[in-house]
Amino acid sequence: MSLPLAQSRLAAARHVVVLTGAGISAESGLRTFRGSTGASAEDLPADMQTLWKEFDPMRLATPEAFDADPAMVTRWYDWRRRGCLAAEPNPGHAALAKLERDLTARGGTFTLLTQNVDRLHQRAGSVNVVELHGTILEWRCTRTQRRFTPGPEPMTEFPPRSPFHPEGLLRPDVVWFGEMLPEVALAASARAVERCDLFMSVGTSSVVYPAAAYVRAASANGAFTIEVNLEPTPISGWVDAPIHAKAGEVLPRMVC
Ligand code: BV8
Repeated sequence: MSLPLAQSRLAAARHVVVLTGAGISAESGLRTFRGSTGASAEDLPADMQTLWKEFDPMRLATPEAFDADPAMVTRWYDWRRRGCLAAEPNPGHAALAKLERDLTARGGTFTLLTQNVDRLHQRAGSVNVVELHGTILEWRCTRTQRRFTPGPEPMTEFPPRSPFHPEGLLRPDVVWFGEMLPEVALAASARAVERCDLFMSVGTSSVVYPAAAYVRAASANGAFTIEVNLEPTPISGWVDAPIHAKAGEVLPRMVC
């Protein structure tokens, strides 16, 4: 029932905002933070099965964890970083890039708000991407805040020393729990949510704020709301079109 409705509303929309979370990258082989991915752990490469079980992202994605054990946290992030570089965008990422092209071609606007740090949206061709939680592919000096792009090879020292300051370390340029989101990202999100006539939430458990609040704000402004997620979330009960399926399977059918 929801899919035909979502398809017709997408075709008629003029200002679309899509919020994505870890679930849209699950079919690219990247682990989510919570919930199931529809894949069994055995599908993962051996090192991902072991390392992931040892590390709790909710505990590690914090400034406190980095201050307490920068070597362990940067080792985990370097391992995740290389996983992101090795992953490929999937049909879900490609469908959102096509949606952006189609909307722009008909004079509409498209804004992709992503909580993901893997840059698979950009590699799939999405252009207007707002990285709410930064990116794991860039790192920055803890003293000067200057950015540094590590190469594809594994880092060799943990924690990595900064090339910009004798006492600086390099940390991933992501937003940890307890840290403010980038001002530019917050401002771009507010503008897009204010203006949109359709808001689609894809592959997110809708529990991390302030990103999880955007769908409610869009709805309050009169936008039609769609959720594409493998399993129910706190927003499934009230969005206009809840669709519980794999993003990589259903998004291409929605934007054909
Ligand atoms: C902040 C980067 C000011 C690092 C991450 C109210 C207002 C403001 C803040 C708060 C608030 N209440 C609490 C807070 C604090 C906190 C917060 O929200 N805590 C939660 C846990 C309650 N927020 C913050 O700290 C934010 N900072 O607001 O600063 C402030 C600070 C303190 C107090 C007040 C104000 C910063 C949040 C950003 C944290 N950084 N990541 C890194 O990546 O390592 S968050 C992390 O979770 C990732 O970015 C991830 O993307 C994000 C959200 O998770 P999801 O993307 O939703 O992923 P998840 O695994 O949870 O779900 C995946 C879903 O996909 C599942 O439902 C699954 O079923 C589905 N799925 C799986 N496979 C598929 C699929 N769906 C479709 N297809 C598939 N194939």
